[in-house]
Amino acid sequence: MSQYHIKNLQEYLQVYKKSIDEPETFWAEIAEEQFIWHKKWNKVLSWDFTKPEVKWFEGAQLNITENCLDRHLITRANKTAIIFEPNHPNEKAQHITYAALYEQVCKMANVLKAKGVQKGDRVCIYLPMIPELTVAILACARIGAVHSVVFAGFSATALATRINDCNCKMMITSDGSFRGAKTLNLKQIVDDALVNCKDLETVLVVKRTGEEVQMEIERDFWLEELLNEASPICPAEIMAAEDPLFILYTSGSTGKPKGMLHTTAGYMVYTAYTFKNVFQYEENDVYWCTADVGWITGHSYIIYGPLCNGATSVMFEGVPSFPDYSRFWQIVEKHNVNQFYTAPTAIRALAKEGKNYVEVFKLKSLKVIGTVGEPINEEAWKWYNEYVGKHKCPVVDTWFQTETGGIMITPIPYVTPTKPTFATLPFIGVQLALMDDEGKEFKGNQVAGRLTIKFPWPSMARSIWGDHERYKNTYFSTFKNQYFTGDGALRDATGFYRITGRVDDIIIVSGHNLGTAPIEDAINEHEYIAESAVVGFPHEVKGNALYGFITLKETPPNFNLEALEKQINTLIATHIGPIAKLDKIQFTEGLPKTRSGKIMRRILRKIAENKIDELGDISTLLNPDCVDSIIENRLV
Ligand code: 6R9
Repeated sequence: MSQYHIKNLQEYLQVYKKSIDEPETFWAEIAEEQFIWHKKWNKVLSWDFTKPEVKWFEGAQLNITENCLDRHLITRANKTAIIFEPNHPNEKAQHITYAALYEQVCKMANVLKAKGVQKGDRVCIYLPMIPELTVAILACARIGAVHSVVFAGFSATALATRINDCNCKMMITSDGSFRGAKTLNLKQIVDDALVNCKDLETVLVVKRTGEEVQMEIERDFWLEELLNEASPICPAEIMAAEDPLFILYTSGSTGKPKGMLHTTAGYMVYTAYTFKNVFQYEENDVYWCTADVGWITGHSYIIYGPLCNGATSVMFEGVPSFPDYSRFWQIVEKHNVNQFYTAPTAIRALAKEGKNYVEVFKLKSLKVIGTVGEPINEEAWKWYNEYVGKHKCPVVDTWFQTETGGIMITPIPYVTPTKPTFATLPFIGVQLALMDDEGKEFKGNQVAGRLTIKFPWPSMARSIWGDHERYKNTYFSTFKNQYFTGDGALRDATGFYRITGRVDDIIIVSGHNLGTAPIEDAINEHEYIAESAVVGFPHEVKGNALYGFITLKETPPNFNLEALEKQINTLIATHIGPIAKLDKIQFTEGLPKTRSGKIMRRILRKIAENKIDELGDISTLLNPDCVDSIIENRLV
C-alpha cells in the first residue's frame, strides 16, 4: 500500500526515506493506486541530466482529464468542483459540480475539435479568472492539445511573443475582464497582438464584461454560440505519459521568455500528491488558492492538483482590495474555506492597511494557511499567523518554480514543524543540495549556498519549447549532474531550509518573476536612451521593486524629467506589462563596467539598496569614476 496521505512525523520520515532509497517503487505505488490509466508503464523512470532527458512512467497511457473529472462522476458527481467567486460581491457565486464541469469541458473540447484543433496543436489561453479558464485548460487536455496560458496582465507585445514562440493555432480570450473597480479590454489587447501573429487561425471569445469588441469575420467567434450547439460527449484522447500537457512561460535572465514544457503523467502524479499532503486536504474541505491561473501555482494548485483529488477549489476573479481590504476574509467566511493559499506580497499589502479589516472575522473554518512565490519576511509571517491563522493554523511556506511544476520544499501541516521565514523540509522524493561557487556541495548543517536538486522528480519541466539547448544551459550546466534552481538558500542547525532569494538576474516583484534583460531592452528602445541597467531593491509591500539606472545619448529637446520617466514606464508597460514598471529612475553619466564591458549590476544593486559601504573593490572597473556621482545622486 502506498502512503498517499501522510498523517504524522514518523510517516513523513519513513516515506521520505523510501522515496529516496527506492524512488521507482515509491512513485509506482502512488501512480498505480491513486490514478486511472489506459495502460500501465513499462519503466518508471529513466534519466540523464547531462542530455538532459527525464522520462517518468514511460509506456503508460492516460488522459489527465479522466483523472480530474470522469472518475469522480461515480462518487462525486454532485460535489462542487469549482466555487466561482466573481469580482463584484453583489454578483452571485457559482457552484460548479463535477458533473457540470465534465459536461462543459466535453462541450468545449468538441468546439476546439470542430475548429480544427488536433492533438499536439498549441492553444493560447488569455482569460481572466473565470470558470471558462478552467474549462478551456481541461478541454485542451481532453483532446491532447497543448495549452499555453498567458497571464491576462501581460501586454499585447508580450502576448504576441508567446503566441509566436510556440506557434499557437487558436486563441481563447474574453471581451474584457473585471479587476476591482476597473475593466480591462482583453479582446483589444488580443487584436493588437494578433497583428503580429500570422499563424493563429481562430479566436474564441467568452462574453464576460459585455463591452463592445471588434469581431473579425471568419477568425473570431463567440464561444457561447458554439457551445450551445456542441455535443456534451467527448471521449478523452489517449495520451502517452511523456506527451506534452502544457507550456508556461517564465522570465529568463537574458533574451526571450522561456516556454517551460510540462508533460502528462509525472506532472499529474506529483501535483496531486503534493496537493493532498501540503494542504492535508480532506473530503468536503473547501480549498482556496488566490493565485492567478496564469502562473504555475494556479495550474498546479487551482486546477490539476485539487481536481485530481476530487476537491472543491475556489476561483476568485477579483482583487484583495475591492470593494475593501476585507474581501479575502469575507470570502473565507462566505464559503467556509478550510485551506487558504496566497502570496507574501498580498499579506504585506493587507497588513499595511491595518488589522481592523481582518480582526473582526473569526475565520473559524481555516485549518491550513499557505504562502508561495517569494521569500516571506518575518513580520509578514507573524502577521499572517496571528491575524489570519489566529495561532491555530500551521503556516506552510511552500517553495517551488514554474520549472519544478509542483511544491518542492514545504512544511506538511500538523506533521512537520513550521518556523517563520523557513520553507523547512524537502517534500517526499526531493533531494536537495547546497553548492558553493566552485561546484562543491556543502555537507552538514548551518551552511548557505546555491540551491540545486540532485535527482529527478515526476513534475519537473522536460524542456524549453523549441530550445532544448537553452534548457540544458540554464538549468544543467552550472553544476554537474544537478538541476540548478537559480535560488540561494541556507540550511539551519536542524536541517531546515530558508530560501534567501535569486542569485541570477531575475527579480521577483510582487511575486512575479521579471528578467532584467527584457526590461532593459524595452527601455533602450527610447530614442534618447543610450543604456540602462535595472536592479531590484527591497520594498515593503512588493518584496522587491525596480530601480533603473539610465544614461542618455543626449538631452532630448524641451527636456522634461517627468515626461521622460513616464515615456520609459510606458515603453515597459507596452513591451512587458505594467507589473514591470520602474519605481525609481536615476539618470547617470555612465554605468559601472568591467573591463570586458559588462555592466556591474552588483554595484548598482548595493547602491539601490543604499548599502554603499558594501560596494567591495571597484578599482578593477573600467570606469570607477562614475560610481561616486551615482552614489551622490542616488534615490533613497
Ligand atoms: C511557484 C512560483 C519561482 C521563484 C523561485 C523563488 C521564488 C517561490 C518561494 C520563493 C522563497 C518561497 N519563490 N516560492 N522564494 N520562498 N516559498 O512562484 O513559481 O513564478 O516560477 O517563481 O519564486 O525565487 O525560484 P515562479
